[in-house]
Amino acid sequence: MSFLTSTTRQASRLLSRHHLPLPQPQTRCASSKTPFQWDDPLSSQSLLTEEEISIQETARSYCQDRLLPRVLDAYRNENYDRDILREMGSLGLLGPTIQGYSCPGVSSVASGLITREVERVDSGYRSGMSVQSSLVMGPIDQFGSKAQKDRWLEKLAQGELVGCFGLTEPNHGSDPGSMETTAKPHPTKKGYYLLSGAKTWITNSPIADLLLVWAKVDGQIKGFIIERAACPTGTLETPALKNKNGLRASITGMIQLDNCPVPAENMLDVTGLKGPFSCLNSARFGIAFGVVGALEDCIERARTYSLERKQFNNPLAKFQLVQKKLADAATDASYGMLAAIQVGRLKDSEAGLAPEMISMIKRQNCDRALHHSRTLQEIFGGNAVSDEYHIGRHVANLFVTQTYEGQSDIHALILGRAITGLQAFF
Ligand code: TGC
Ligand code: FAD
Repeated sequence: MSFLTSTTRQASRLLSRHHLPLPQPQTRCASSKTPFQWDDPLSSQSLLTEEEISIQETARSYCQDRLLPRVLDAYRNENYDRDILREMGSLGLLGPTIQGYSCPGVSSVASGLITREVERVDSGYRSGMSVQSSLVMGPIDQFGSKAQKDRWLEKLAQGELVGCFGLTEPNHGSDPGSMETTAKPHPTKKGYYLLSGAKTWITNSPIADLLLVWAKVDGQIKGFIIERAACPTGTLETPALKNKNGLRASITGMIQLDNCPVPAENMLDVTGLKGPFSCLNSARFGIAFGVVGALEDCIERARTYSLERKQFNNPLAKFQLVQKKLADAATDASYGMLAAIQVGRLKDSEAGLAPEMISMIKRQNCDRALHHSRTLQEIFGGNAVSDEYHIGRHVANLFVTQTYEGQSDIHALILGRAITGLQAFF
C-alpha cells in the first residue's frame, strides 16, 4: 500500500522536477463568485505539484483512519505504539526526501505535508516520525559512510529499526555547545571509543535500536551511532521519563552512558555543532509545517463546535467575539503555510536557503499555533476540559513544540544576531 511503488517512484521523481505551473496572475479583479475556502483561505493547495497532493492525500488517509482512532488511548496511558513506525515505513513516509534505500526522494514540501497531516492528529506522533526521518536517517544520509548507509538506512526507512537523537543534556539544553558527554579512545581495544555522559528529554530513546549521540572527542563535537544490541550490560540505560503533561502520545527518555564501547566506524563524518544543527534544519522545517496541521485541526473542531452549540438562542458561531477568534487563527494558519512552502521551495532550489529562514518559520508557526489553539479552546467552554474534544491535547502538545528544537526566544536571538550582527546569547 506504499504511496510510491518502484514504478511510480520514478514517475514521481520526474514529477517533482516538473512542478505544475503556478496559478497565473489574474487579469480581472477578484470576483465575488470566487469561493472563499475557510480551510485553505489563501489557496496554498494551488502551490503544490500533483505528486505533492497525492502524497498529502495518502498521509491524510493513513493519519485519520489509523492514528486518530488510537490517539486518546495513547495519550491517556502514555503508550506509544511502536508499530506506528512500521506502518509509516510501509507507506514510504519515513526519510521521504532521501534518494535510494527504499526512500521515495520526494520534495521538501512533500515531506512537510506529511508532518502537517501527522501533527493534525497529534504532535507526539509527528515527533516520533521526525526524529526517525530528520534526526537519524538525515544525518546518516548526509554524514554517514557508504557502509553506514547500507547497514542502516533501509531498515530505518521500513521502521524495522527505531532511532533517537541525543543532543540535550540535563545541564545543557539551549546551549548544547557546552555538553559534557565525552568519547575517549578505548585504552585497550583498538578502533573503539568509550562514551560516558547523560542525555535527557530524548524522544524514542527507551525503544531505540540505534542511538545517535553527540559527544566531545578532545573538545570537538562528534556524532556516534550506538547500537543498543552491541552494548555490554550496564554501559547503556534509557529510562523513560513518565508523567509528562504534553506530548504523551510519544515516548521520551534519557540516555545514560557509562564507558559504553562504540566502534570508531560508527562515527559520523562531521565535526562541530554544524553536525547536529544541520540535521535540526530539516527537523525544525518539519515542525513549521506540522504545527500548522495541529492548528488547522483546532480551527476545524472549534468551527464545528461553534456552529452546533447554542447559547442565548443562537449558535456560538454567530457571535462576533467567536468569529474573531476563528478569523485570527485561520489567518495565521494560512500565512504560516505559505511561508513554510516558500522555505521548502528554497530548500530544494539551487540558491538554497539561510538557516535563519527556518528559525523564522519554526518560531512564528509554533508561537501562533500555541496562541490560537489556546484561544480557540475557550470556544468549547467547560467541554474543553474533556479530552474527547481533543483541543486541550493540542494546547499541551504545542507548548512542547514551541520549546524543543530551539525554544522560541532562542530562535528570536538567532534572528536578532542575523539582523544586527551582534550575538545576545551570552
Ligand atoms: P554557533 O556559533 O551559532 O554555531 C556553531 C557552528 O554551528 C554552525 N551552525 C549551523 N550549521 C547549520 N545549520 C544551522 N542551523 C546552524 N547553526 C549553527 C555554525 O555555522 C558554526 O559552524 P562552525 O563551522 O563555524 O563551527 O553556536 P552557538 O553555540 O553560539 O549556538 C547558539 C544557538 C543558541 C544558536 C544554538 O546553540 C541553538 O540553536 N540552541 C538550541 C538548541 C536546540 O535546538 N536543541 C535541539 C535538541 S534536539 C530536539 O529538541 C529534538 S526534539 C525532536 C522531536 O521530538 O520532534
Ligand atoms: P533551557 O535551555 O534551560 O531554557 C529554559 C528557558 O530559558 C527557555 O525559555 C529559554 O528560551 C531560556 N533561555 C535559555 N538561554 C537563554 C538566553 N541566552 N537568553 C534568553 N533566554 C534564554 N532534545 C534532544 O536532544 N533530542 C530529543 O529527541 C528531544 N526531544 C524532546 C522531547 C520533549 C517532549 C521535550 C520536552 C524536549 C525534548 N528535547 C530533545 C529537549 C529540548 O530540545 C530542550 O528542552 C530545549 O532545547 C530547551 O532546553 P532546556 O529544556 O534545557 O531549557
